[in-house]
Amino acid sequence: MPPSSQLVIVANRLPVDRVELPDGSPGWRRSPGGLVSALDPVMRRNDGVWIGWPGGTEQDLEPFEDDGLKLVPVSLSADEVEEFYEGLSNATLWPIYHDVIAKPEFHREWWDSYVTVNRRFAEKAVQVAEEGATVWVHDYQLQLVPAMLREMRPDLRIGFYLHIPFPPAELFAQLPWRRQILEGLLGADLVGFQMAGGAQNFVRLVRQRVGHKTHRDLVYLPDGRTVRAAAFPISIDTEGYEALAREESVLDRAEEIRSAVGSPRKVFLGVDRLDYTKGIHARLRAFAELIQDGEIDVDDAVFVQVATPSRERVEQYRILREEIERLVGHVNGDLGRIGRPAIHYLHSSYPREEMAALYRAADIMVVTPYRDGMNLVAKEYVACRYDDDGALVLSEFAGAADELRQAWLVNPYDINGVKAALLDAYHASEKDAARRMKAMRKTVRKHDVSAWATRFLDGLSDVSPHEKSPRPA
Ligand code: GDG
Repeated sequence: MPPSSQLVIVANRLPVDRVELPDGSPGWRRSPGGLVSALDPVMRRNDGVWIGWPGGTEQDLEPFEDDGLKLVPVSLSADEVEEFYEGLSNATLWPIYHDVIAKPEFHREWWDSYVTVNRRFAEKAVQVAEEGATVWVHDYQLQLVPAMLREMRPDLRIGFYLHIPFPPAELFAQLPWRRQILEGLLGADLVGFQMAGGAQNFVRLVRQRVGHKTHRDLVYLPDGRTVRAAAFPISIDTEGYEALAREESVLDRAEEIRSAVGSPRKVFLGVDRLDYTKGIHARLRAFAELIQDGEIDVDDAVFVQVATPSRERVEQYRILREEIERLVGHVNGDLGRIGRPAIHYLHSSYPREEMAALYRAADIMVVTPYRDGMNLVAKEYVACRYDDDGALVLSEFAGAADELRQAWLVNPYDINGVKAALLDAYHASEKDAARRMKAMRKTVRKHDVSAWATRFLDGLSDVSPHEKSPRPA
């Protein structure tokens, strides 16, 4: 029997990864991540259940508990991983929702698989959700789940949150299944977006393409139900990050990193999943040109780029990896000296402690996505700079730019502009940098991830005021 609950989280991934335990048996390890730390306290207070894919293609996994959290796995077959996950989610929706930076692919079999898998998630949620429960569905992989749930279980209070941008109508209209997706989302009582612009795009599309009446952030359905679409910018566990950054072992490691890269005057840092939306190529090129122009000397500065492996079986990601590695090879070959590469490039993922040490070691954090729902890396860097030092160069096209106004904001398509901002941050006075960082730190302290989760759940109980069941605590 699966567990049951008044609060059900439905996300593509479970908050754990399959690992081999010391005795060789299979076990689970908590995957670090903002969403998990945000929802962990809410899950515990409400004895919630989390439904998700554990990764891999193991079939028939039973519900289990990990460190007090109730987890219900949804299995995917190898074909479904290819069609639902790598295909429709990451080679169709991901590029369309990110300004078509890469060309989206459309395949009808992928769509069929998306529908099948969404139904499997919805059916699991139906088994687990108690009468009048709150179900919170996450992200672009599961946009049909709200309507499927609504149909099977009209008693539920349903929320949906999109972690990536919601595109303008002109781009969304390319999707052969645009109407099904809009109708899928309309199954929710509250649809949350990172930015007000995403919510507006959604409401406009619903009016144009589905023909429902709308007013501001509300959609009026023919059956009398109301759906609200609004912005809930996500954040990080600010206190947790700051505490980590203050740990002695992390500070020692930060020193070690600086000396390992040759104790230059300034360390530039980039940390991203290796994804074409993140603008890694543009920023490395801008940095290399500054060396070439004689503005920066490799004895004085170094760029550390961590590119976490991601979606490695998707064609566009393989191409990107090759492009970046070719560029790094060129730059180091042309501009580096013995023991002094211009760029330290790491294609690897690291524990949270190492991330905090990197943030502490970096004088200039460079975040230049072409489009990004929020970008948590920018906020994590700010959270770790408790001395109010360090500089953030941030793309205008990251959701985070809305809140972190005091960063050096750049248009990543404008290489000269990026170069100018990198140089300006490089030469910034301590006073200027401190003034900017102080203001940004205030923002991330106030708007942390638990404030985000609370705001969303409060918003959900306002649109869907059930009489019988209380909102989750
Ligand atoms: C999506 C949206 C939105 C990265 N490498 C390692 C590692 N990370 C962590 C970072 C950060 C997270 O992964 C990445 O979050 P981002 O927000 O930067 O980007 P996406 O992965 O694209 O996330 C995005 C987010 O959802 C939340 O709604 O902000 O716009 O695209 O926390 O620190 N963590 C560890 N090792 C690594 O090697 N431990």
